[in-house]
Amino acid sequence: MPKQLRFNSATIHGGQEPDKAYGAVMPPIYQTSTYAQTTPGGHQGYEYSRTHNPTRTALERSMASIENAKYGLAFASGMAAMDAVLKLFQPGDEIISTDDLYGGSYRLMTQIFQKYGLKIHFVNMEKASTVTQFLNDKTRLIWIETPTNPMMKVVDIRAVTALVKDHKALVAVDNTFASPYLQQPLELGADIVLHSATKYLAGHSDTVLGLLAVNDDELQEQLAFIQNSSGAVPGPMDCFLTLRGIKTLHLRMQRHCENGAAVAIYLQQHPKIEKVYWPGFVDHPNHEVAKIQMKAFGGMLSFVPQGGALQRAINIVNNLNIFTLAESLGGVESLAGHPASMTHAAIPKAVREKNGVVDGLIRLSVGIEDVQDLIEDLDQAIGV
Ligand code: P1T
Repeated sequence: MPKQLRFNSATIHGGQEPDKAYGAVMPPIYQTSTYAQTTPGGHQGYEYSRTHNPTRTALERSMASIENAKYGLAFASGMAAMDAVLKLFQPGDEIISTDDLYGGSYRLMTQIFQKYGLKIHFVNMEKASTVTQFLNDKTRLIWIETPTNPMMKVVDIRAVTALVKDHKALVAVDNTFASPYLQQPLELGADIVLHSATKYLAGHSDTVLGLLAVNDDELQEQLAFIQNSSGAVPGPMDCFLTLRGIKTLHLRMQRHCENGAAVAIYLQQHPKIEKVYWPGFVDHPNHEVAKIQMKAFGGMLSFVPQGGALQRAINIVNNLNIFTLAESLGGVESLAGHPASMTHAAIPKAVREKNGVVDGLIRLSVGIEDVQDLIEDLDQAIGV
């Protein structure tokens, strides 16, 4: 197998080889907690499944391959992966994070890690230079979500990494909304990539899992130490499902992007819709950055109906038939969410609203169904 596969081959073959025992083409689900040793220390590289498991290794190698990274690390969830990253730091260290981000990420930083002495600045990074106002000799991490959840803000990863290159700070990018099909942050200078693999990577709304990708040997060692010590690892079945999902990532993403664009344009032209947030519009504040940094604009978008009232948004999501009202995103089926009461309820109302997450905001994860059915579903729900 050539070392450097193109993306659409890496999703299928990257880091994979037929299983050594019987040549199984898919990595077997090694449903075992432990491994026989012939004598103390006499094992075949696997001692205990919190530390390593062959199905997990296959997934970690796949992750590394599709993010063009040296290493992948798998965790029990996207939040567990973020938790491991934040455990790299000491009390007194400072983090600069995008202001708009997944509510659970905000909660982890403010309600767990602030308690252990990390200081977090939430900053609008649409203008990369804003980061410099918060940089100091205690800054250890820049946390970038791009596109952001749910306001679809875009951050120029290359510009931010250039700004911090003379500081002792790492740059981590939560690449969940884009997926590696659209955007590869390590290539743009980031040190760590995070995925809630629960979303596009697994792609079928049937598993919860987190992944990290890194290039630096020492960083990998530190993260693997935390992974093993804290123990928030995924089981082999979830690793298998994620591996299976990744094999069709490129095909699914193509359709997510096509359908996302069609739905965004439909909503933008609708007289009863006030505002649509999607990086593919030429008047999106960082459309030009998105055009360079991303291969296409993805299947996520948010919108506010005319008047922006809470009840109006609730009526729309309640009337949808094909879009399912649910948390999460990135699966083959279309989902609608109400961030203020669902995914971003952990963020205080004033903070939320400052970022644009108003009570009338609806978020869509546009799936890979026939787009005409999706548009007709929205049409009838908005028309009610
Ligand atoms: O759910 P989990 O696998 O732990 O991933 C957390 C996470 C991390 N980063 C981003 C950008 C996310 O969107 C999420 C999870 N988000 C949802 C469940 C949601 O509906 O927005």
